[in-house]
Amino acid sequence: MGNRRNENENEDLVITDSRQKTEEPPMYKVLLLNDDYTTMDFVIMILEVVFHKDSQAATRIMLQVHRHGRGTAGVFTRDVAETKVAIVHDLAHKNEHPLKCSIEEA
Ligand code: TYC
Repeated sequence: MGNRRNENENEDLVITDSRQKTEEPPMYKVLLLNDDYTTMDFVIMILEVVFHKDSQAATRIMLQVHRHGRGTAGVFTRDVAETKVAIVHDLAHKNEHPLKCSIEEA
């Protein structure tokens, strides 16, 4: 760990930073989008079941989407965000709601 002194071919001194770097992965917001047909109760259920929000937080996010067109359901790594989108679309389709969501880099 720490700085390591290396000699290169031309005898110049090269300092290499050999400390471990833990790179943070890029994070993605899952956005819920408003529509005129999906029921408020269904959106609240999605926020509780898929995004693990309590009923107060779920209601607040649902109303944000209803009033302003979109809102953040959660922030995840890309794989997790894409899986959540697929689960939401599957549940919405099975329950005949047009609810859509998307991902956006956080
Ligand atoms: N606008 C819908 C209604 O009035 C409710 C709704 C909220 C729909 C959030 C989608 O992501 C959504 N029934």
